[in-house]
Amino acid sequence: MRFLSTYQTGARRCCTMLFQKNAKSIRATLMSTTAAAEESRKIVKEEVFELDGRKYTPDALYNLSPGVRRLLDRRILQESSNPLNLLKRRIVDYVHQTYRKPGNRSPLFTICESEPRVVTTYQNFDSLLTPEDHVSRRPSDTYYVNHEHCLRAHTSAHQHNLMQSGLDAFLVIGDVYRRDEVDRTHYPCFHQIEGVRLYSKDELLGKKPDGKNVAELFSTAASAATERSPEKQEKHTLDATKAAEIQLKQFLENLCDELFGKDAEKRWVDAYFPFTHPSWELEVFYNGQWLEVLGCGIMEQKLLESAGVTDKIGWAFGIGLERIAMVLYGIPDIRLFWSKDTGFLSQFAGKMPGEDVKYKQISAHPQVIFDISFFLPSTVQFNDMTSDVYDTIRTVGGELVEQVKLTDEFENKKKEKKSQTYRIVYRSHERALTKEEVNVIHKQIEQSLASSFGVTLR
Ligand code: FA5
Ligand code: MG
Repeated sequence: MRFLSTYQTGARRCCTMLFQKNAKSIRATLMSTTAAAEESRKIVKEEVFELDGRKYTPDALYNLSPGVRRLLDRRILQESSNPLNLLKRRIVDYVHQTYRKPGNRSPLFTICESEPRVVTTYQNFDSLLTPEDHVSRRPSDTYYVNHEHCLRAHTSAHQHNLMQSGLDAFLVIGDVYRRDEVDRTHYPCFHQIEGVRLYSKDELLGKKPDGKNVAELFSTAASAATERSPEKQEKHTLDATKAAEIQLKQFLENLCDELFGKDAEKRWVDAYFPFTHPSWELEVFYNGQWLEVLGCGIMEQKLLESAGVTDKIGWAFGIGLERIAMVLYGIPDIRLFWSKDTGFLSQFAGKMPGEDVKYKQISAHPQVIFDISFFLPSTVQFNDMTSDVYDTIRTVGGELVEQVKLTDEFENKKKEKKSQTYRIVYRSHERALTKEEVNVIHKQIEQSLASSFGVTLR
């Protein structure tokens, strides 16, 4: 949540609110002419709101716009050709390979991907020690279903329950929803990976040969530092805080190196969250500016205690997946993740999580789609034909061809006939193509295939 920015950008928020007032009066005058369009944007409150197999009763606080309802229905993180899915798999694979349980037999971190997206206000705010009057609780910032339930605004909403259920190391992955600003890097629905790791005294601080620990996790009245300071919480020793900070920053820096390479510029910035202290944000330099990609910190001991954990201390982080994917794949605008344009999705389909993919700007003009089907000469194998077809289409169609896909292939053994169908997506970067002009090029491709490779068009 904007736990840092909400405190720092009072001026901007005031401006935004003023601007919204203005916008409202303008809208009022437009109302009569655009009544139909407005109708489709109206908040529709049903008797029962159902999501992820659970039912809720909306009340006066309900503020889910039709736009956000549509976002809830599309699970882009589960779509295998979405870059966010590719990135998620890459991070999970890396964490599973790198962090193992003692004996190396199984992964250390449990992956939690199917937590319900409607959470209680206790989960989203109170369990995380968010102050009663904190701006993030306002209906202008959060999507409420009713007074007790909202759409999770961050994956941190699941920390308390998962620790309570006994997990010491876990990743929570999912879509989160905020009534946030709208620009190239902010969107009302985005995706986070939460990481939590709890340590016992032995795990964090090790043991001396005599079996004793070099330091303690918790400060006692006997040891002097039982006050909260910028460096640590009242209950923690400075040693334990520093040890956990090193573990946390190492985890995140290694992950960043794995994703962006060791040369990428990054920096730590002090931050504030109600549920961690001390806290930091990590920024990566991209497109001429510093981009905040994650927030993290040493977990508030009170949060652990309320979840029944009394003898451990821990760290937590929350990564914004879109921000990382934008840097990693060179995606310039957050809205592109929601594109259904095959010109976008085809660039990520079938890729392996570790593969280097750089996004190539797609054209804003419409696609024109044509299929080509033919029988192969009897002596030619399917595979050989495919590369020749791709080459020919590129040569004849040039820059107007955006994608080519083999969509069907079959062999009629009796008649000794092999057939293939390809789908060609034409699109220009400069202008909208007409069907007629594309048809001319398409015919040339067909002729070229027939004369050069002896295929029989169907
Ligand atoms: C949080 O959400 C905290 N829950 C993170 C955290 C977890 C801190 C655990 C400490 C311990 P924040 O609001 O800064 O913090 O969001 C985390 C990341 O999500 C940001 O760094 C950014 O990468 C991404 N993010 C935030 N808002 C948006 C948005 N509207 N659109 C896209 N990405 C966003
Ligand atoms: Mg932040």
